[in-house]
Amino acid sequence: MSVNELKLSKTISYALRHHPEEFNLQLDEEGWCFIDDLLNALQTVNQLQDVTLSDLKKMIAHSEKKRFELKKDKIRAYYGHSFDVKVKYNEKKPPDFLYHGTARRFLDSIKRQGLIAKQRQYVHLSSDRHTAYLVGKRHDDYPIILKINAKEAFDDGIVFYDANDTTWLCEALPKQYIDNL
Ligand code: HQG
Repeated sequence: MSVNELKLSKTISYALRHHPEEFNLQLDEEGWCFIDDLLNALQTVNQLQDVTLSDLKKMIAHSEKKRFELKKDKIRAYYGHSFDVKVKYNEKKPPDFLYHGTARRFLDSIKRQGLIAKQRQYVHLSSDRHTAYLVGKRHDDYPIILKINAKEAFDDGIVFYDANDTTWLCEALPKQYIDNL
């Protein structure tokens, strides 16, 4: 039977980014754990009991975003962690504009504080409006797309990292760089 790749991706994201202890997983300081341990842990998860290494590799290959990294017998989430993890990202000059999709209910607070990482390690920004819309849609049926003046922020010394084709990270984004607030 074919594997439910969405469920697999979401379950592993949850385990490797947020709650490894719920799966009895030990992550090292760079966020890696043994693939065998992860596959064992999945045996207790409905619909994922029989997932193999080959299923895991297929899911990663089919994914539209680079969320996971494999190295020899280990795996880690590449970004999105809510705990402290040492992942080395490339510092990079961003495009002139980036986007951030968010919920209407967060706007007042963003107007006061700018964008903050909240429970994650970084603020996540998107390279295009459509991706930002999809990110925002996770929080609100009618998300707001903020336009970020990334060039100006970069020129003022804010450090940006590119996590994958569509995802950029920064520690925090002060409100003056949000174009349409
Ligand atoms: C909001 C997914 C109040 C922020 C996506 C967001 C992304 C504030 C929410 C990745 C705020 C945090 C991350 C402030 C920011 N006051 N609210 N000052 N500053 N917020 O889920 O960016 O597909 O932690 O706007 O694609 O939504 O799973 O972050 O709405 O790349 O790989 O606080 O997760 O990645 O929500 O999404 P999240 P996010 P995957």
